[in-house]
Amino acid sequence: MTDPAPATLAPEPLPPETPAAAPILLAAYTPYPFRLDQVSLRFQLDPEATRVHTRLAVTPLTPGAGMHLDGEALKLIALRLDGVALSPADYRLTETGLTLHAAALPEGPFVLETEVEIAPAANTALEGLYMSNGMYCTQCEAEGFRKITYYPDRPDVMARFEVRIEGPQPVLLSNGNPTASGAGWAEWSDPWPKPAYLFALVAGDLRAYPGQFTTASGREVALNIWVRPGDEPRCAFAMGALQRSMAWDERAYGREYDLDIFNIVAVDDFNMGAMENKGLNIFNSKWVLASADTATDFDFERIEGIIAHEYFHNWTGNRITCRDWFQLCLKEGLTVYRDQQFTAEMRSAPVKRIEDVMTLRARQFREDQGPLAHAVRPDSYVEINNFYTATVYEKGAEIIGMLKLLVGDDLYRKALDLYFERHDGEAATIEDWLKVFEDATGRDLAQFKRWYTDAGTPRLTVEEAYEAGTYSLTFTQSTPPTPGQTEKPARVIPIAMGLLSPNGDEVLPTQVLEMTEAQQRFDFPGLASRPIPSLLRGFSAPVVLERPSTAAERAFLLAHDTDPFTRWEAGRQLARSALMAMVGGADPEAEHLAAIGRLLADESLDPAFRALCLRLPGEEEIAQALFEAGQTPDPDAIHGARGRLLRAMAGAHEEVLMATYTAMAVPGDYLPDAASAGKRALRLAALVLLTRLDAGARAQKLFDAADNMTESLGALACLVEAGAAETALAAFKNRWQHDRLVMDKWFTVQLASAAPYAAAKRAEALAALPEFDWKNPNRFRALMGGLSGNHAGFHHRSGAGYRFYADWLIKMDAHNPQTAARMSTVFETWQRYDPARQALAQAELARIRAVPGLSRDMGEMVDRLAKPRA
Ligand code: B3K
Ligand code: ZN
Repeated sequence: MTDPAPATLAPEPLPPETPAAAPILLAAYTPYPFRLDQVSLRFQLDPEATRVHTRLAVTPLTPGAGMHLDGEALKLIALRLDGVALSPADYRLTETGLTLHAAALPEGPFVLETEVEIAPAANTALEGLYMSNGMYCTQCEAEGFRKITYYPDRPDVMARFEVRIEGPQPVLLSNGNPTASGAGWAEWSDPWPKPAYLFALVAGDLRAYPGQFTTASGREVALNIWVRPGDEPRCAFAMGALQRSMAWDERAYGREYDLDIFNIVAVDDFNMGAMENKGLNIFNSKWVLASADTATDFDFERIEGIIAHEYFHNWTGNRITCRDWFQLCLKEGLTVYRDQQFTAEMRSAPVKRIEDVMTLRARQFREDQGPLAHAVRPDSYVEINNFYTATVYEKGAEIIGMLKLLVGDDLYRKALDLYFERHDGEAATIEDWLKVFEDATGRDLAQFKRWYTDAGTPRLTVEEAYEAGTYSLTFTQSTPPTPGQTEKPARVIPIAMGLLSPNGDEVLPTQVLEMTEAQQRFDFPGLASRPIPSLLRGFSAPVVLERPSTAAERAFLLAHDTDPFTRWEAGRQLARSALMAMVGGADPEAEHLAAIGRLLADESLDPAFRALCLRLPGEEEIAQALFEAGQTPDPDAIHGARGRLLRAMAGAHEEVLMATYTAMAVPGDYLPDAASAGKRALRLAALVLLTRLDAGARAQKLFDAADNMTESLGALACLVEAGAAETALAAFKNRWQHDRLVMDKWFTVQLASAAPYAAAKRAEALAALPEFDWKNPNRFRALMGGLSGNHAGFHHRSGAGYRFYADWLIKMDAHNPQTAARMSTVFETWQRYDPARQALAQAELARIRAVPGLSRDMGEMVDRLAKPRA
């Protein structure tokens, strides 16, 4: 690590910056002028010098066009056209590719052969072909294939691949079906045309955890989860999740699997969660391996969801892919939506919806609020890897949910059937997607399309009136400007709502209002008394609803609303406004404390739901809400207020919390099912409060006795919060030091709850440990994420949090730009805070920007981050 720089407001003069790279524009799209009829690849594996032989059968589509092949960091060994070596006059070779001049190309079909050399062991960016623990693996999305061979590395070029792998590794895997193998080689053939980003290769000493699935039409599919020797016992849950996903996609969408084999490989060094390569999904081992003693309930739920997500891509992403990377939400939004539906069915639908909305607000609303705001379908980018964002994924999924709500379940299914029928084997666009819905439903979706093209979170304000038995709601929508977009015309907003009578009965069951104007009134006649509205049920649109309300009305909705989402939301708002007032010095809100008491005592409610209601909004959420309300959030004041409220809640309900804590103990062996997980969640939510009263005594007992990671880690987090964790942290480390995934949790937990003034110091101390293998993205994210998850610690007025982060982003960028750029989003909120903090954050951004040789990834991020709010 570099020496910490002094926290001066004006950065010192710096060396010349790396110039900003030119953006790619959606408007500049042109089709590729060649078709690839067949692709044959032959790999001769070697850590320092892997040879890749590529044979492309090509048909020209546009007379007179030259042929551009992308290629980066490749050593060109041979280049032949129809068997004849090309001369340097026939092509141009640059840092980014190979262009064959039109004059060198025949008019009709031809065969192009290349041979290149690459060095997987030196590939620290983990993109292309690289090595992890001695095993070869690939990551090609978005543009990694060009680091493997010269190729038109763009998603609209789809081709059939045949692959031959030669190497001494016992397991040699690629996409499609295995066709032949012998000692030291294996051949694979993928019958389905695919873009290069779905290519995958794995070679290593791996063990299979096998499974099997019979499709609805009777096709037998062999399933395997490939892991390092010794990890097989941790695969059972993921295998079950895969089988459930396959069955669900048949049932819910009529989609069957289409190969004889489906392989999943767990990899320790991976830039993201997982990747949907055709027939060969590659996973971060964190999202595959699970056992009761090493994985938490949250991990189990995520593993099931991610296995499903990658599997569902087989149809939404692979069989139908994206024309260009601007259309990324076409596959990601839809696939996230599908995995959310799946999890809702496998576990609890209300709980899943609430969790998804919390994630959306924490990540996507936050993104929309800052300098990185962009449309779900952006129209320009510098580095596409920077656009795998909450907006593309989570808001992309919300858009699908809104479409479904507007057209209804039956027409949604009809539109999806048409989508699969019409676009199978194609690279499609958002226009294609919307056209399918228009054709299937007869609706005009021109206005709806704004959800894809316009950035920003719409605000919805409401005015109410009640006169002569008619209640009316007048909604006004407006969307704040975002970078590059100042005008935001009105959107279609589906508002699901219901009405309750003052005695708690539902007088109007859920209906969906379709708002299309900037301001619109809806009347509800025939009511005997003024009703209490329940608005945005199920969170029917990703908007901020601003409706002034009283604590009493919120408590009423928390007690009586029939929609679980709005019910939870009422409780959340109650807690949020209580906290916001406390930041300004107010006392705890009596109405809120009383409502918590009623909720705790209500045993008719699902424990998971009660846990969600009991958990206070995080400090980051309060900062976001204060900024939204036009105030400057003070991290220390927020931290203090939250602590006081937790104590007040605990003090007011100690007895029932103790009873809940005891009652929610789950007897018998650990099972990761939703019901047991819900009980543990409630138990831990009670423990968080009780820890405020007993200084960690109960948490220590649980930590000592826990037989599962959920409770062990939950108790440890409480101990850290109480400042009483040193013994437990040492014991935890002692027990788990051999286990990478568990040790990641050890790094995170002690930072996430560390005292604000100590967080950055603690991070520095942890970063100095030999266990801090920073080149491993999981370990890097564990430490950095732990610090940034500590709101008051990261934003500490000393600037130590910002400085620590910037130091490490600079260091990581030189090694692995994708992971560094991803983590830089921690700075996206700097404009919320006071001028002194702003200056500190800006100075760090400027320091990063000035690093010579900064990656394109990080350069784009820092340029966008540094821009003042639109
Ligand atoms: N499609 C991949 C993400 C690729 C990210 C590239 N930077 C995983 C997924 O969304 O399923
Ligand atoms: Zn995806």
